[in-house]
Amino acid sequence: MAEVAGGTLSLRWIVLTWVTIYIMTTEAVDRSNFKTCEQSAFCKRQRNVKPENSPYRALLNSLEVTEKSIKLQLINEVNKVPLLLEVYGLQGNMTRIKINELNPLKPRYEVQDVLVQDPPTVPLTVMGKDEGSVELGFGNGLYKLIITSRPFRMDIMTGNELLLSINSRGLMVFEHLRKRKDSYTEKFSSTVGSMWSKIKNVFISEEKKEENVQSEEMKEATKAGEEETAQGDQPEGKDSQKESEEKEDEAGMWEETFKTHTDSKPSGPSSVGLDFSLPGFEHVYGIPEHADNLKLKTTDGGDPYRLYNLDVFQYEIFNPMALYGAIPVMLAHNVRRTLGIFWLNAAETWVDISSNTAGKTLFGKMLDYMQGANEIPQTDVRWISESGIIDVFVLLGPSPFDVFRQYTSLTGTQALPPLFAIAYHQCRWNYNDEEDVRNVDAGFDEHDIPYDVIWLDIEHTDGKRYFTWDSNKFPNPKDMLQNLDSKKRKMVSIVDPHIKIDSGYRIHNAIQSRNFYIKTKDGSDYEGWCWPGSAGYPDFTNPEMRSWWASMFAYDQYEGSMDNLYTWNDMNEPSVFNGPEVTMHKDAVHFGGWEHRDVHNLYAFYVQMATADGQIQRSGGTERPFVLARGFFAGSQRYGAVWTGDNSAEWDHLKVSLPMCLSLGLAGVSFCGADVGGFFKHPSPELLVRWYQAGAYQPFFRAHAHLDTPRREPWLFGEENKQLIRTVIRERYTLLPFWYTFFYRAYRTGEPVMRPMWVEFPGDVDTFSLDEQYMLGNALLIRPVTEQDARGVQVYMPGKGQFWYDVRSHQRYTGPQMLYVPVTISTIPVYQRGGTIVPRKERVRRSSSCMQSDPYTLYVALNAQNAADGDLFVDDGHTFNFEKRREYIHRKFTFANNSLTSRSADPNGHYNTAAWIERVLVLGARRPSSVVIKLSDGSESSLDFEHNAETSVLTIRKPAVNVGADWTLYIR
Ligand code: NBV
Repeated sequence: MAEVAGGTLSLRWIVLTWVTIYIMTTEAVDRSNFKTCEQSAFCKRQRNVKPENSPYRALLNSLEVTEKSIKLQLINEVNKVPLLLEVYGLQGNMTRIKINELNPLKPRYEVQDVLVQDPPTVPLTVMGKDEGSVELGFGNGLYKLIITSRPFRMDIMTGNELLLSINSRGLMVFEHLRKRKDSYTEKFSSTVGSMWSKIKNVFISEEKKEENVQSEEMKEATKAGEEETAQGDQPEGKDSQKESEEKEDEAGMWEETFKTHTDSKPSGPSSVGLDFSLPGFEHVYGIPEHADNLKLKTTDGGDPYRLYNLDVFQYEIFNPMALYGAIPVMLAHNVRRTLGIFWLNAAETWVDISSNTAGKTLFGKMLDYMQGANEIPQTDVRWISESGIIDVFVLLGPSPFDVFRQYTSLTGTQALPPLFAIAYHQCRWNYNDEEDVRNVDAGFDEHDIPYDVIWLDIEHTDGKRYFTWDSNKFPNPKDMLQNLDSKKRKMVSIVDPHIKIDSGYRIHNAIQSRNFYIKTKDGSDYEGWCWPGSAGYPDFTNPEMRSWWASMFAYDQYEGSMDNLYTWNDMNEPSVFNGPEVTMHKDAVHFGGWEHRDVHNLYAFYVQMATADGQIQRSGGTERPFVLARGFFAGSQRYGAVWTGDNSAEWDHLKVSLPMCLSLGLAGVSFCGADVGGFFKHPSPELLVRWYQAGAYQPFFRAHAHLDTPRREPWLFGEENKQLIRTVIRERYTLLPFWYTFFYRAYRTGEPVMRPMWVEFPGDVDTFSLDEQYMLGNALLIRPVTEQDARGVQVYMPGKGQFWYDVRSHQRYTGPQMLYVPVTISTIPVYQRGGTIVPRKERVRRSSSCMQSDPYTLYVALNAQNAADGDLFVDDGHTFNFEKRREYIHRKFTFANNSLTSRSADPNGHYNTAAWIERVLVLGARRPSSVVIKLSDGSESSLDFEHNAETSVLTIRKPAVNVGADWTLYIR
């Protein structure tokens, strides 16, 4: 819609936009905008199936063992639709289970581009078989998978221990694709058996028939079914199934209306559902994104957790409603092991959780035990997706770190962020113009507060046309960027995926002419309402579209951009203001003819992928990208950071930011943060200070605020609050070497940077439900104060005989204990775990890049055995040279036998830096008589030191060795 069309029209756009903003700023979440399971036809249908004998049967005679997998046919004994089960043994203690229709009317969607490779398989061996079951072995005989024929179920065991059962509650439902009947009068005049024959004869292509030949047993089963049906001898579950098929139209199988939107469902019902039982597990985690506790709750009597990328305005916390991102991976943990379930499906998904111990108090459980009730605790989960196939990976651990390695071997690890990206970011909607940017930037220098990145929200563009600048407010973007660059600072500009439909906008014209927009069901370009008014949505599922989009980040395409300009992808769920549930119509059509329904949860992933690729390409492949996205899916960790969206300046929102990021970390996404200060509303100074104190210890650290809130730069809240904020931002900068090292480890092994306590203390049940405290890496315990007017907080210090050192006072505590810590507004309870070494840089400058060659201080916290270790990763902080040319240093520091050594943790890496070690602090040390450093050339020199008898801190001055060198410090 061209604005030239007349003043009235532009006025209309402005008014509408402001009305939208107004509505979006004055009300709390309107739950009625979003579906409950009851209101989502497939969820309701699936959930109505109650535990009973499953109608599915595994046809064991169809068993086929190939090099990579075993294949087996399943049949639904009610409708006779044949399915194909494939089981893979995967390297690294995983198994993959795929179930699809043997002969679907048309292909069903299988998720693309999320797995980093075809997962390497290990042979599955048939260990035994009888008429009722088949036993498969994998993982060097460590695991067995037993497939039971009737009813169909699978059990995974190790030794005699049952780890996980599939379809043991009989909740599997695989809705086969079918042809719509114009009139449903003849509906059940024929038997379900002959219905199958019709489908078989009429709709299966010749080609398909050849491909998926029905097994002899299947033919038998079909025949038997026909006879059974004819005799009226219904297998169990048949009545309800038949009933539900009779209710086809009512049940929203072929059309579904929600509020004013009708989903045309051209393919009819296609949902899939499966249940998993986890004996011995009481704790399950993951499936972000929900604003909820870390330990997932049971969903009986309420809605299941929903995974459907949505722009939920003013979201409510502590509930299972869907949010911006969706990662279908769940972890189960008990004192002996950790397991993972990765449900690879990009359609709308719901997850039900129930447990036989839910609601039982500790006393109740004890009573059960004493009375010999002896019921093994068990968690049951049920996954339901609207379309696609069943494709599930069981990650067998057994440790939490094994599960992280397993999951990220499938979907990739966290991209190593450029160093600046883990420093502090200053954002608001909006920094108004170049002068505003200049002043805010100068304010940080004036108040001596470090920061790395200033952000520009949607108002910086020419009428919400991304890749452009408002020429009045930002006439000289390059000058602005150069000014920032002179201080080694960066800028991020927003580039949303909705594109203004305007024939004067070159981006729109290019997308339209290349036919890159998503289509409506009728084949025209899909149009939705978003910030620019009427907007098209580029089809990011199309690889050609993605490479075109990437090319738009070239310096000569994105005018006014420079190499210190990075990108923010907002609204990528995608958000469509006038669409169903504020997103896209499910019957919209993507590349390859797939419905939006099939790929919805993947859209955001692709947007971030294409944007990150664009940044890489503009630098000729040398520079690491930084892209922040709001929507995400499994694998998004490969492309950058995510944040928890539009939170509010409320204490509970601060509180929930911890479990939200912890859950993301468990699901592979380490680079997570929440808007510091809260997006909506205006925080009290106390809340703002506490939020900075918490945010400084979360991976992505950015202050952000809504357009309508008063300004919030750190110096606007009085001298005392400014100092408090300044202190904690500076603390963040001192810890950057530690953060960076753990990001490197996340990149290498998939381990989360910010991790739940139980990940580090997997055998301590008291850590399993902790939301308020967590670990950074293996070394720092963080318990931010998230309560108003707090006078004190409880900190749980786990580990028998484990030392914990207060990082400020260096006072030592011994675990396990629940410590009451009195707090003032300046307190941030942070403890270094005995046995660890934390590298810091203590000369804070105005940005992280300014500190690149600065010296390090090592904090060695001794454990009860007077030992400690830790590592440090160093590279140039911004290029791919660490990968391509192995230009990095990875050091391993070890303290044992009263000496501290520095050795290479990885001899493959080499990097020249001037950075050196300026100080070593040993916490929990006795007074030595001398400290001597010995270098690799054999030379020795004694060092100055100081010992504080009260705190037991030994400070060793100026080892003055290059950070890349080998050396040993002898403390005698
Ligand atoms: O682009 C404006 C905002 C942005 O500041 C925020 O961070 C996003 O989550 N955006 C959402 C759109 C509108 C919010 C009401």
